[in-house]
Amino acid sequence: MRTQVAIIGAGPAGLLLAHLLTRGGVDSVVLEARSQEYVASRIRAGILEQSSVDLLTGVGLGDRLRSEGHEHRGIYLNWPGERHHLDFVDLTGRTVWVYGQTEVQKDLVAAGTADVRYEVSEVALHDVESDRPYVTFVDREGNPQRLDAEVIAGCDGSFGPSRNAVPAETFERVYPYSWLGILADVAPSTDELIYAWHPDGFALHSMRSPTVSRLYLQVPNGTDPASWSDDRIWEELARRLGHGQDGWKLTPGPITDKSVLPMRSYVQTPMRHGNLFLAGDAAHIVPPTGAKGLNLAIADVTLLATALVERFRQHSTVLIDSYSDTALRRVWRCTHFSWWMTTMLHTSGDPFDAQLQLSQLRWVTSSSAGATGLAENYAGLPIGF
Ligand code: RFL
Ligand code: PHB
Repeated sequence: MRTQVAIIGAGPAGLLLAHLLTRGGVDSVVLEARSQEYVASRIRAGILEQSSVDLLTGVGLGDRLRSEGHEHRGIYLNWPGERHHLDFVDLTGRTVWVYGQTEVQKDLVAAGTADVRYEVSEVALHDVESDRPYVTFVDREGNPQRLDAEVIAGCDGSFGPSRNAVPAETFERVYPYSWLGILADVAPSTDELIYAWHPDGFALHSMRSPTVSRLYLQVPNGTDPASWSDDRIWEELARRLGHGQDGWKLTPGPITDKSVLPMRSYVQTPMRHGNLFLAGDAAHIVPPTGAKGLNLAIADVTLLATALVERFRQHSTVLIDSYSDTALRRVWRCTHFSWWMTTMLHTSGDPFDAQLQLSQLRWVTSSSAGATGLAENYAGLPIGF
């Protein structure tokens, strides 16, 4: 089998890259370890930045997003006794959208622009430094296969084989806490997301639709989700999110999913080795506090697709040669922002840290310079920043 770009991984990065390449007249084949149903139902990110929405809309993927997604002007920051709204529109002229990663994934599949081979195994990359790299794998029927390409795009997340094929410098921070996340069949108790600092730990009230809420609690690493009963989760969320404060109430409902998410920051540089290019979680991981993971994946593949179309159609390597450096500027900005949001909002048990966090929250909510800095990063810098 032969193609121009072999893409490993059919998450949002891999499928969007295939979509953009098809639109640019470049052929690709996507190899995915899991089934189409499994990939489409993984519950993950929920917030799209303005630039992600603009990009998806501009490439024919915005119809359902604009009819079923929900545009938010900003977020609330809460700590005991205080709730403040940051209005991103007033501060930066930009908004964010609530639209689940599962929905983005469905829209990409429905577009039908990617040639995806699902349920492949033993994916291995070969000769990535040469002009004739190739990938070997075993197809769903159990037959060994070889995919010859001119370029390989590693979009296989943090556990795939691509990142190990790049001799790289790695930067990592593991946080001493995790998130217990729930999905619940209940209308959100808030119009926009609430990020809450609390001496007993961070909490977040997010949502997926007018009838489905998504909420998170800071828990110790290694927590077993089964050790948290539904009642205990709702009680803790209510306390940390400020139930009763100025008459606000958290309405509980049936929990349909419960999981624990460890948190880390990770960056691998460079994002290229020969004719292998990394994009999305294959190259970097951010803790979810800044809602950046999915948006960074979208930004990476937007740059990479433009560069690959230029390489194949105009036979110029200018953009492809600058891809890693250009992508890493945004990666490091989002890595800093996600680390900053995480360390401002999660409690460590140290009273000195707690006072610094509260001071920073007061500054961010009372100074227009502080508020604008948060808003600019949260609502997202333009792609190409
Ligand atoms: P993905 O979505 O992980 O997709 C990678 C794809 O590669 C496939 N794969 C392989 N295919 C072939 N051969 C192999 N050997 C392979 N190994 C792996 C995988 O099956 C998968 O389909 O990466 P991508 O496309 O870069 O997209 C990035 C986003 O998914 C990610 O940044 C966010 O979802 C991060 N994230 C969250 N971000 C948020 O902003 N809010 C969240 O609530 C949130 N929850 C999450 C998350 C990431 C999670 N992971 C990766 C563990 C929850 C989880 C569980
Ligand atoms: C989510 O809705 O899953 C979500 C929203 C904002 C975050 C993280 C996760 O910062």
